[in-house]
Amino acid sequence: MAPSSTMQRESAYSKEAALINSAKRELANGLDKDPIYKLRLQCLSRGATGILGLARTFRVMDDDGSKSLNAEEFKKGVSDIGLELSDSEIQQMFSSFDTDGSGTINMTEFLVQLRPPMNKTRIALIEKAFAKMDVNGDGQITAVDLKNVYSVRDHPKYQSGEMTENEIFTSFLKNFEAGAPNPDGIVTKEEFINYYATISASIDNDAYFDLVMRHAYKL
Ligand SMILES: [Ca+2]
Ligand SMILES: [Ca+2]
Ligand SMILES: [Ca+2]
Repeated sequence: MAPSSTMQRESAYSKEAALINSAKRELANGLDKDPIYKLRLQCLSRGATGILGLARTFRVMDDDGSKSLNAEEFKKGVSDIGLELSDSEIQQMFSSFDTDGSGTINMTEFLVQLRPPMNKTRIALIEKAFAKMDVNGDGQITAVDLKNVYSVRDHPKYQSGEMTENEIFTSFLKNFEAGAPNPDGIVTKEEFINYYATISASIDNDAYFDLVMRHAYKL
């Protein structure tokens, strides 16, 4: 039942070193890149390739553990990462991260900006998979959506009585919340897209990404 097959994971890991190297090369070459692009490359070149790595970067930057970054934490974090930017560049970058204008950057806002970029075709495919998983159409994937679609009868922990159907679904859904401070088994569309951004980054070929998604979700 898990769409993230072992095959996809292995391919993600084997591509990681290549991704780090190409980020380093790009950093060495380009001086005129946009600051967010540079920050993404800088994170990549330090090995924070996946959403989990970026989430770790966020937590390191969050000095007071408030689960959000204020302007000061952001400024310090960006310079700790090794990016030299002017105050106005930092300010500009802070505003583009802070999409809801709250004056702080939360984890989702951070990941949306820094996740590996995807073309429209890939995003459309991921949204299609999300819509299929969100059976009751309430905009999030929960155990309720999975109930009539997947069977847990063959799950060893269900058979042994160790886990209920609900627990199995919830622990499965937590995989998609990589980086969320308190994974709760409720998967939002943004979380789902973030999750697939990592897998997408490890697959160069659009046709292959298409195949992987269609196969996993029977689209
Ligand atoms: Ca903070
Ligand atoms: Ca905000
Ligand atoms: Ca739902």
